[in-house]
Amino acid sequence: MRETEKIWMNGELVDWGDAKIHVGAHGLHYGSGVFEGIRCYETPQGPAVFRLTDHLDRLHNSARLLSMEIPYSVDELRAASLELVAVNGLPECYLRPIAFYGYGELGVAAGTNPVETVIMSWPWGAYLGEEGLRSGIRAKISSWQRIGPNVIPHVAKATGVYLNSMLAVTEANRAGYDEAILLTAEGYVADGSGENIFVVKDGVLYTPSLSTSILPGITRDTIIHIAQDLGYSVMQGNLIRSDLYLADEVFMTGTAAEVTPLRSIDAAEIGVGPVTLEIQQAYLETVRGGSSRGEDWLEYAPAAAPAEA
Ligand code: PPE
Repeated sequence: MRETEKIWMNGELVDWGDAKIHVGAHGLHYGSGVFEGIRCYETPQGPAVFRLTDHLDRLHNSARLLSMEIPYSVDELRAASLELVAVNGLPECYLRPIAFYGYGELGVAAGTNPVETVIMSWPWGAYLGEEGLRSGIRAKISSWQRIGPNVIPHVAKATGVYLNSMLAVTEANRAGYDEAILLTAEGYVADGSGENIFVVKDGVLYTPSLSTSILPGITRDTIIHIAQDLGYSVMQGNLIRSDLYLADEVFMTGTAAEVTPLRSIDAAEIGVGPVTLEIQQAYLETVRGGSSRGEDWLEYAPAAAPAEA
């Protein structure tokens, strides 16, 4: 990870190396945190954070599902994120807000532990590689099931949930694949370890519905808008693994992964197709302010302060 100058921590900008917590922090022991992944892109009008408010709303919703009170409002976190982008002076970066139960009592119930709130930002290139964006990646259906709605609320982007993703992606990588696809206990397609999934069949797009143990992806929502704008129908419902194997095209979406084609799933060769590439291009134009579509999704950072003489 490439270090940047400052990290926003509980209301203050601290030096990267000073953003530390105690080893007794509750979040470390029990995975009791919520987080976000957000991208800031360079646009003709300067750096813009894509759908920042939507991400911060999701952060607050994730916290509510854990009965955690984040001591900063969405507006305050929005201002903090934009300030951090400006002080670190990067035209493009990834932003990682995280709120977790900190040091206090140790025990599973987190009632009295303070909530620590942090925002990091650093440059993060193509999540599944530049080559993956162009030529597609190879995915494997995981032997690990996606956590169900009565296991941990999958709607919450909670830190502990990611053990499920970690197991799946580790298994896939060890078997020589780039990414994992998780199915629900009922056998429906859920999502990747860090991405939502779309299938293209006979010119129509299909994606698992929000009740299928998926994270309600903001990129997923963006892609539904863009695809409809381009004239495609998008159906949300239950998909099974054979829908993946028989698809004309399959792609994954996520803040980090953007729009990444899947060139194969298990032994099924799928290949990278024109619909995926059209949607990928439209997405990358939209996030970089190159399209009139979704202009209010771009939230601009203030100009960086001039360096002191
Ligand atoms: N499903 C999962 C499980 C998921 O983690 C993400 C985001 C998505 C779907 C797509 O959500 P959205 O970013 O709102 O479109 N995964 C984050 C990366 C996790 C990681 O640290 O690695 C991300 O894309 O930022």
